[in-house]
Amino acid sequence: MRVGETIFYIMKNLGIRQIFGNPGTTELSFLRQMPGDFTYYLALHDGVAVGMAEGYYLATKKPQIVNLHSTPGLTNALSFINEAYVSRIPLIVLVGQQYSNKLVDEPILYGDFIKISAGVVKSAFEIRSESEAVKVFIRAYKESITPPYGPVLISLPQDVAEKDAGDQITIPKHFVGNLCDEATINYVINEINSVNSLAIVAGYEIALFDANEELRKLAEKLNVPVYNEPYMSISPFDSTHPLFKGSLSRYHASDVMKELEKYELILVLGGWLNYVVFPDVDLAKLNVIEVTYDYKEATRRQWDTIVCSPKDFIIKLTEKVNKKFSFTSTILSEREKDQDNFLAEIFRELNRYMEKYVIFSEAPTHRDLLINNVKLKASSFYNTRSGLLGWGLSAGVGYSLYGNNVIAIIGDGSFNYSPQALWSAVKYEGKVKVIVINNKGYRSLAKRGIEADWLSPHTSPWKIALGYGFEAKELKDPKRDVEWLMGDDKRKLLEIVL
Ligand SMILES: Cc1ncc(C[n+]2csc(CCOP(=O)(O)OP(=O)(O)O)c2C)c(N)n1
Repeated sequence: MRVGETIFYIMKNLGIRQIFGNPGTTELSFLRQMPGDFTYYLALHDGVAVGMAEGYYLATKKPQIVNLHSTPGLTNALSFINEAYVSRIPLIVLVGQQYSNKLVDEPILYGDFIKISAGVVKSAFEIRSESEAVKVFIRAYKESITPPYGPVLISLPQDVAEKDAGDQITIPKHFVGNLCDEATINYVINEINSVNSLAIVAGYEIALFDANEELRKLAEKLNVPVYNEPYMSISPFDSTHPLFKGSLSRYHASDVMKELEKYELILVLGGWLNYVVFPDVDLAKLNVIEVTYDYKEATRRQWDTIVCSPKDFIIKLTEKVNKKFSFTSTILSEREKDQDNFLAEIFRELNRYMEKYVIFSEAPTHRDLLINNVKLKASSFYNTRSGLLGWGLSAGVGYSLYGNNVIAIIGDGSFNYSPQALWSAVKYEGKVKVIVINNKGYRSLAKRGIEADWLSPHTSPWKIALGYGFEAKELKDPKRDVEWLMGDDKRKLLEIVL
């Protein structure tokens, strides 16, 4: 088998039958070898291809492959690869390289991909000869799925893709442990038993490692409030649950401090407490125990940290802990009292449909209004973790390609970073609804004291959508138009101009 065929063979054995990309000359020798039962998902922007692969991962929990076009494609996609790096999404980023014997001449398209990608991938390798192909691919795969998960880059010279890699391919299994040991659980139980108040802060790892139900049981057994981590990228907890206390502020650490200093102990489970835009105070003053699968996150923190599977930790703690705190919960209707405006009503209207849908959100000004008014189940809300605009629509489309129903709720500014994703949704029949909230520019920036023309780009996203073959219109009658959007299974975009 040739190197390309070998790579597809390994992918198939690992259960991967699709590839995301935007090709160029340097990838064609590899892509010519793609078997007929693979799907190539074309994106009209290299970053969107990566974003779609990330969304597909979130839907399937299986690592995904992206194929990028040498230096132009890779550099175009770096911000999305960084998103995967920050949000711990396992990807193999396969980049077409110039002929292996001409790299020294640096022809057009050539690049030092290992240098270019440094800082946004876990590791990067170049397949220098056919004999390395299998080893490199297996190594990249293993690295991507060893916690903390993340993207790994492979550079594949276009001539090497066509060389004979032999027929002896063995694909090893890779098991990763990280169960939590008893002494650690006992330590935490002692700490819990010595305090009078406790709060849980839950993060994205709860969803990544399917621990939503286990978290609910622990919270109920302890009877303690549960907060979303400040920069919530995946909803970890049902927002209608009486123990749910809402999201911590993603802006000021001082607001996080104000909320959490009421508690004698804070248990951070699979999330990042100090991941805020303005780190104005040091949260290390709080009494925190943090549990994470991610040793890198743990080593940065100045409080107690435990590196093991958060799911295993939660299960074992729930079994052994015997304390019930006195905490009076708040029901949802009380929390949403002061949210009466036009947009809040539209968001609440969506509740009729949320059984079937997940939300990909990227509307900075309206994020909190959305979270406070839509009843979010665990793992039903997704948002960029790195702060990258353009991710929500791309990842939402990728998530829908696995057959899921998605509502993307996107600001007009954010929409313009990746409208091309709509083309892929149409082409591959993703079940996507889009709501664009058009406040005529970058409101979340302008409201911080700069009312400048360059923060107010006016565009008409619904007209752009039409150009990609996506049914779209501007909202005129709130009730009727939300019904138009949500009342059937068709792909549609509704633009709400404020
Ligand atoms: C790739 C990228 N470029 C720039 C920014 C900075 N940024 C943050 S919010 C924002 C404005 C987004 O506009 P819109 O989606 O309409 O939301 P609004 O601010 O109006 O709520 C910008 C440009 C970013 N987060 N990501």
